[in-house]
Amino acid sequence: MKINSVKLFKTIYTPKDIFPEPRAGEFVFVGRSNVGKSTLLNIITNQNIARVSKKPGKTRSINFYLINNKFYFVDLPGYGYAKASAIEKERWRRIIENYFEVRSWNIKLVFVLIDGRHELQKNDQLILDWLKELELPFSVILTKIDKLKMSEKVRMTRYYKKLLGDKYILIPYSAITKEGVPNILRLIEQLGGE
Ligand SMILES: Nc1nc2c(ncn2[C@@H]2O[C@H](COP(=O)(O)OP(=O)(O)O)[C@@H](O)[C@H]2O)c(=O)[nH]1
Ligand SMILES: [Mg+2]
Repeated sequence: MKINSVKLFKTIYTPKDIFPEPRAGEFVFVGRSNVGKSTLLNIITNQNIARVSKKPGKTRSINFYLINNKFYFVDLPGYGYAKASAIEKERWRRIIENYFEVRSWNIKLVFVLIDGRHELQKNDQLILDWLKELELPFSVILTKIDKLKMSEKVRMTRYYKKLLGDKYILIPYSAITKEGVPNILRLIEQLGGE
């Protein structure tokens, strides 16, 4: 798949904001703050569309990027920032839950980004539970895999494969080595993002 054009098409701030017209479906990116979501979006679009920050928890909106004038990449707000207040956490939960409930019919695939250095955290579990409950197709991207020694990489990959079962694809990925990037692009292409 080649991404020829990327446009920030619509930003959603509250559950009252209207989602954009469906077009040819959408691919969703979700994960904890600092997991590497912006970096990944920049790599696969080959553009600096999403801000890469060392300070987590900056994005509080849902961004719809129109790709090739055909389908969307949806960038959901990062979660699990330790210093976020209870109100902020609740706000995050409502924004994301509302999005999945209202919009699931137009979703082709959800990419759940999880830091490959750590075992599953509570908020990741919450997302996986929602997605299963809504019967949404998802794949897990294990990020920052370059930071692991080979033996740790094997162990974490096994751990996540076992946790996910056969139904869901697991993609070990690194922004540094670009491992996993072709697999991600191929999945998008196979599901009709052209
Ligand atoms: N080593 C390594 N660092 C990464 C990788 N992906 C992202 N980072 C770094 O992790 C930090 C957070 O990345 P960012 O994309 O802003 O995360 P976001 O909060 O999920 O959007 C930045 O300093 C990135 O350079 C990766 O695959 N490997
Ligand atoms: Mg980000």
